[in-house]
Formats: sequence, structure tokens, C-alpha cells
Amino acid sequence: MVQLYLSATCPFCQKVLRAARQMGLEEGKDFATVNAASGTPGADVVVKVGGDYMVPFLIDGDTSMYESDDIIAYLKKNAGK
Ligand SMILES: N[C@@H](CCC(=O)N[C@@H](CS)C(=O)NCC(=O)O)C(=O)O
Repeated sequence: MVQLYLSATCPFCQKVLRAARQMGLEEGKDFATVNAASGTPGADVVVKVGGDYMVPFLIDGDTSMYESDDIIAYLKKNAGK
């Protein structure tokens, strides 16, 4: 399942979540969220996989990306299929 690494205080993360919901995607069914606020284990995963700390961050198998617009485009194409 697509994993979205997010921080509650990050407006770009809220943008991704809002877009996912507008697409009719359901958390827990079409995507999972992971708390990746600074200092959390989720943040460590972001750095380990992506090389930098920035959220939102998407992981789907071997695919990973940072940019919120890219993540939204990826969800449109791939999530919930
Ligand atoms: N262009 C990026 C911006 C993302 C961004 O600036 N994220 C901030 C949090 S809102 C971040 O992770 N900054 C790095 C840090 O806090 O160290 C996007 O659209 O996803």
C-alpha cells in the first residue's frame, strides 16, 4: 500500500491529504499515513530512504518521492487501483 509520511503541522502534507480525499481515496484502504514529524521514527525512515528530511514523502514499494504535486499526480495514477 502507498505510504504517506506526513507531519501534522506541514501545509504541503495537508494539501496531499486533502487531494487524496477529494479523489475518493480512503486512509487504511488506499493509502497509509505515517507520522514523520521531526524527531520521530517516521522522520528517520524519510532520511534513510530519500536522503533528506522533507515531508510530505511517499513510499510505494521501490518508488519514493518528495514533492507534493508529484505525490498527488502519483496518487491519481496509482492509488486505489
Ligand atoms: N516543495 C515541497 C515543500 C515541502 C516542504 O517545504 N516541507 C517542509 C515542511 S512543511 C519540510 O519538510 N521542511 C524540511 C524541514 O522542516 O527540515 C512540496 O511541495 O512538497
